[in-house]
Amino acid sequence: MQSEVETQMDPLIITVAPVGAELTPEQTPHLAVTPAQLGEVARKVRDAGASIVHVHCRNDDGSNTHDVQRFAQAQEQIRASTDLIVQFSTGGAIGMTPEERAAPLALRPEMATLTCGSVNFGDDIFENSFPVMRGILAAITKYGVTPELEIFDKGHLANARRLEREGLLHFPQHVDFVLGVPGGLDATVANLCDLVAGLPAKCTWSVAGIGRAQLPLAMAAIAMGGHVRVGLEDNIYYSKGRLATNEELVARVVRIAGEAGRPVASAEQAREILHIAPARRAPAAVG
Ligand code: KMH
Ligand code: ZN
Repeated sequence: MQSEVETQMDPLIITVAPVGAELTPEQTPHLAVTPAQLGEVARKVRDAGASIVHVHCRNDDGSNTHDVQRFAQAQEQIRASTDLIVQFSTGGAIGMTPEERAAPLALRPEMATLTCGSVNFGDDIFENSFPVMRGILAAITKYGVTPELEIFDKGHLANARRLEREGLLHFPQHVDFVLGVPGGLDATVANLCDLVAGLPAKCTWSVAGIGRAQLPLAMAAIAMGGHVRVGLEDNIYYSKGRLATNEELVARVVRIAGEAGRPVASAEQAREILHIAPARRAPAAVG
């Protein structure tokens, strides 16, 4: 007899965020800096069970860049070695201009993030005013990219609804709750349940718990029918004091999902669930 979990829930989409903008090469030897390294990580996490890779780029010295050519190389490397859905960050790094953050969208990645509001970010402010959001969303729409709404705090959902009222965004959407950023909403299961309860009908969602919250929130999402984001951008440890690789973090989620009777989505299944057209393999021209 099939379990309720198997009959009612979509296969689990696992997104990997391997790099981010805050991690330094001094913190972990597993940081992918070059496009070739990103392609290699993509291959490993794909083999482990991931279906989406969330992309930030670095220069060879490890510093952040949102250079279009660097993103083009990263996308090319990932596509050369995997069928993963490539999701560009439009959050970039603190201090980047909205224009810089949106520029790589011209490469027409299959997905990109849209952070739905400003938030304290440690001692900094991650600025996403309505004009910033409208500008990035305009580029997402122009290039036919599927957005993932990044929600760091409860008011961010209300901001997304405002963009809907303005006619710029149409629900249902895919949403990622990023919980546990110092300055954002705490990474608790109670907060996750509250956020999910407030979603518009038929939205799909994932959760990215920061630091040690990554695992318990992933487990909650598996049980609740949501999807999961793991990776070094959000958490560099496998367990206390033991550094993780991205593929280890994916493999652990796959094992737990297996125990829970939740199948893991292939990249093609993830495209179906997220209403993304079947893979476009041809490299897209800029413009
Ligand atoms: N690096 C953060 C300031 C995203 O990728 O869309 C923003 C961020 C969000 O990482
Ligand atoms: Zn990111």
